Order: sequence, then C-alpha cells, then structure tokens
Amino acid sequence: MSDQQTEDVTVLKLGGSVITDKDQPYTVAEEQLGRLAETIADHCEGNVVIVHGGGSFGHAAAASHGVSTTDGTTDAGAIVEIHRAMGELNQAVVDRLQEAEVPALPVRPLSVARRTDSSFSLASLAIEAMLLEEFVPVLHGDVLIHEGSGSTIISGDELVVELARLLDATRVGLCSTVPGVLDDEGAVIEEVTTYEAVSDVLGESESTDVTGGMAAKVKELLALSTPAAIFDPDELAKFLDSGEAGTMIR
Ligand code: IP8
Repeated sequence: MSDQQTEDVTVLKLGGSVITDKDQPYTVAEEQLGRLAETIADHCEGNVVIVHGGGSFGHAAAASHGVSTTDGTTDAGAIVEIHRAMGELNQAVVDRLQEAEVPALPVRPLSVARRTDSSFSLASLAIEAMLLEEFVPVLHGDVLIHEGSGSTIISGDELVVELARLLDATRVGLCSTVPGVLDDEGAVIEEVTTYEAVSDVLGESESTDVTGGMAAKVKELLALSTPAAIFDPDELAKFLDSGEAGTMIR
C-alpha cells in the first residue's frame, strides 16, 4: 500500500454467470445486472473494488482459442479478441453502475498485471488512487502476459484474492449463481475452514468455464486471511450491510 492508505476496503466479485447469460454467447443479463447495480448503489459505503467474471464473453472467447489459466497463446490476435470480449462486458458493467450513480471506473488487468508459472503480480497504484478519490474501480478476469507462455487467463477469483492482499481488505464477497457452497442435500454450508471438509461436494461447472468453478474458488479463498462470503444475488444487500452472507470461508 502507498503512503496514503485506503481503509476498510470491500472487494466484491460479480460472477460471470450472474451478469451474463452463460449459455448464450456474448449476452449480458441486463435485468440482473441492473438490479445488482441498484443494490450496490443503495448498500455500499466506503471503499469498494468490484471484479467481474467472464461469463459468456471471456470464457467463450478463451475457449475458442484454446486458452486457459494453464494453456497459453502467443497469438496477439487471439489475445486481443479475448481482451476485447472482456472489455465489452466491462463497459456494460461500468455503464450500468454509473446509471445507478455508482462512480465506477474501468481497470483492465492486461495492462497492469503479469504472471509466471508460480506467481502473479498486479500494480495497484491506479486502483488505490481511484479509491482515495472515492471512485469504484471495476476489474475483470482477463488474458494476461505469462512469462514463457505468451499469455494465459487470470480468473476474477485470483484477482479478488490478490486485491484483498494488496489493499488489506476487510471484507471479500463473491456473488455467485448459487447461494453458497452446498452440501449433498443442496443446503448451504454456513462455514468452510478446510478444503478437505467440502472436497466431496464441490462439483464441476456445467457451462464453458476455463478457470475451474467452485472448487477453485474455495481453494483461493481459504488461502486468504480476510474472511470471504459466497452468496447469490438475493443476499448481496445483506453482504454489503454486514459482511456476512451465504457460506463464510475463513
Ligand atoms: O469468470 C475469466 O474470469 P472468471 C476471464 O472470473 C476470462 O473465471 C477471460 C475467461
């Protein structure tokens, strides 16, 4: 963090399947996105960083070029196509938030982050400056330069974890299509503290998802010292008001 510190930061992810129609390529779930933007406008106080997933934009583009978090491409045309698809979705999210009077600004990870096989780094200077000026930075899962592999995909979840560390976040929330981590009878598990406790019930995502679904989310969040909530759009207001909703991972 820089000299001027941002305090009480909330990092909120809007899942790609929540804000797009994941089975219709390149389609925004307009109504849902509008509702989420209004809820954020009504219930957000203080510093908030928003990250959104790829949904039927990024995942479709990445899959069509065979690019994932581990399989890279050196084809600049493919990189631009994936990044442009995410840019289109990012613009829709920023526009909808601004319509709801949230002072949202886009932050495009391809230009401010890089990864290697074992590490990932994100420059947070502009994000911190935005927060200090009371803007709401809006990042997204993206295609990133990957040392030795051209470029690979970074998921929104990985960005959430890194942002939470960099900004010393007090709250992390993932707004997903499901109300939390579900047990084998479909009930929400209130708290997860180890991956082993839930590994049996974590299924695979059915739509095109190049970044790993719920199992990857839980692993990422367990590695974080900030408590994290996984919840569905109905619980967004509750999360923003209290920091607790759905399944708490800590
Ligand atoms: O939906 C993936 O982000 P996610 C972004 O958060 C791309 O996994 C470009 C597929």
